[in-house]
Formats: sequence, C-alpha cells, structure tokens
Amino acid sequence: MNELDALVDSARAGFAQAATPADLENTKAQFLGKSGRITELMKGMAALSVDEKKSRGAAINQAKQAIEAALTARRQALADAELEVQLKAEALDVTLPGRQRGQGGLHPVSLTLERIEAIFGSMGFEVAEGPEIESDWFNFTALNTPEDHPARSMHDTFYVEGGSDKAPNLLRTHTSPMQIRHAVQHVKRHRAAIDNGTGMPEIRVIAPGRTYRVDSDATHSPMFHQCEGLWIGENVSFKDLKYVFTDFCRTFFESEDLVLRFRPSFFPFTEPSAEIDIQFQSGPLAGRWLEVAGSGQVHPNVVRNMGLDPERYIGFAFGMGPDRLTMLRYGVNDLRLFFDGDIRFLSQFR
Ligand code: 2NL
Repeated sequence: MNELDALVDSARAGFAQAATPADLENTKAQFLGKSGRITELMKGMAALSVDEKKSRGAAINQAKQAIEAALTARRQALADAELEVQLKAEALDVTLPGRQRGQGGLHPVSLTLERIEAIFGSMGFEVAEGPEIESDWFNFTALNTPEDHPARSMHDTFYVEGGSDKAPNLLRTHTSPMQIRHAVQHVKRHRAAIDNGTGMPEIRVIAPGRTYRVDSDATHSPMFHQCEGLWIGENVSFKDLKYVFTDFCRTFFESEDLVLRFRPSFFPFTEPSAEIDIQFQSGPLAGRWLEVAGSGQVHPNVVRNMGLDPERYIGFAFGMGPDRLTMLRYGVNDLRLFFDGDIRFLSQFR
C-alpha cells in the first residue's frame, strides 16, 4: 500500500475512534490542520520538478479529498447519534391515556334530599323552598309557639340583624315557616273557591332545606337539614299520614321488611303529636327502634294562621332530618363528616 493510501486509512480509523464532535475536530487537525500531515506533504513538494509536482500534487489532493469526505461522513454520523440521544431523552409517549378531569358528585345529603323529593313527588307532594332568614312570626308565632318557649331563647336560636324587638329576624330553626308561606299562598289563590263552598285542592307539600340551631356535638351541627311535610284537606286523617309515611320509609330504605311505630309526643304546632320510629326486621340495623321523624295533626291555631277554618280543614304534618336519614342509609356514625368537606369522605358517594 502506498504512503497516501495508508494516510487516508489512518485518518478514517482516527475519525472512527472519535466519540464526540470535539474529539473529531482534534483528530481532523492532525490530518488537515496547518501543521497536519497533508500540509506537510504539500510543503515536501517544493524540491520537485514541474511534472513531478503535477502528478504528486494531484495524488495528495485526491488523498485530501478522501480524508475530507471521511470527515464529513463521521461528522454527520456523530450529529445523528447526538440527535438520536436527545430525541430519546425528550420522548413523549402519546399513547398514554390523558389525565382525567376530577369527577364531582352530589353531596350525600343532597342525594338524600333528591330521594325524598322524588318519593313524595310521586305521591303528589310539591316542593317548597324559601328564605333561611326568617321572621319571628313565620318561624314561631304562626306555629303556635308560646312567647316563653325555650326554643325562642338566644340559647337555642341564632338571631340576626334586621328585625325589630317585637319581630326579630332569625335563622330558621325548622322548615315549617316555608310550609306556612306555601299554605298562605295556596289559600289566597283558592280563596274564592273556599268561600263559595267548592273548596280548595288539597295542600300537599314538602319543605326541604337548611336549618339552624345553637347546638354542636357529634350528633348536632349548628347547621343541619330538615324536610317537613304538610297535607291539608277536608277529609285527611292520621291513617293517611301513616300510609304515606310507611310507603316513604319502605321506598327510601329499599326494604319492605320494615315496620313503623307512632309514639305519643308533644310539639306546639301539632295536637295530637307522635314520634315516628322505624324498625328493620332484617339487615345490619335489625331489631332496634330508630327515631326518624316527628308528626301530628296540625294545631287548630296553625290551621287558622294559614287562613283556613279548622272546623272544616284538617291537616297532618311531619318533620324529619335528612342528615340522620343519610347516616342510617349509609352507616355513617359522625354527623360532622357531612360538613367538614373532606374529599376522601365525600368521594365515597360519587
Ligand atoms: C321533628 C318534629 C315536626 C311538624 C314538624 C309542622 C309544620 C306545620 C304545621 C304543623 Cl306548617 N307542624 N311540622 C310537625 C310535627 C313534628 O317535626 O322532630 N322534626 C325533625
């Protein structure tokens, strides 16, 4: 092998050994630089004749071009490898599933309220919603609550600004005031029919919503939910209330294996009054009497405050706690969990 072919070979080998672009440029200098091998060979031609210069020069040039071609190829190979590494490092796996948007859901107590509304709705009850800040009249007086009743004390009720001494404003302690409002509107709308003897369509309404009392422990929250029901007509009786409430409980708890007990009680707005207890005959809660609602025949004074003659119209009312119903249905043992807003608790009801 002649000297020039050997030089080209050794350049190729040197380039192949260069692992980085910087290595490669150093190696290049050895062959093509100012004092590189090619330059030296050129200088070595000074003593040659014109003809010898021609053939020798052409041969050196050919070797130089071969080295340059090898250099360019190696540069490209190194650049390709570098790009390859970079692409690998920055790789995006477009086949990964996207991050899901967090899925929300209804609060467990809202689920219960929706159930209550659907069940009573199917039995012809309207839903009445209204103010949480109430007047003393709608919350207490219209409901036959005596002036000196303990529920009216600052100890039990949150009073708010805006009313007068005689008629203070307060956070409603039950949803009954909304039923009074609904009944008064209903009676106004049907006044003519009531007075001319035709009579009004029955009042059948439930009032769900937030209520407030000065009370706070594992089973009482200062804000809690209530759902009251009211049924007034000329021919309604306790047996109708019993039928409706039994049907409600069996549908709500999805169990026909459930009995009710009406236990004598007292409320200022009903007379007679009864607590409603239920007992499951099977399942995890079987055998215990559970208090689920208060009820009674609407007191004649309250019927009168609705604008109706208590000698002609008779009514039944009940009040229940959706928070407690939710606890029973899902087996929750601390009421406060509903109002802490802990997503780990709430997401279980999605
Ligand atoms: C309870 C007791 C009750 C009522 C609420 C009512 C409403 C009107 C007239 C008469 Cl407009 N009564 N509501 C009656 C009896 C009991 O609730 O322990 N609730 C959780």
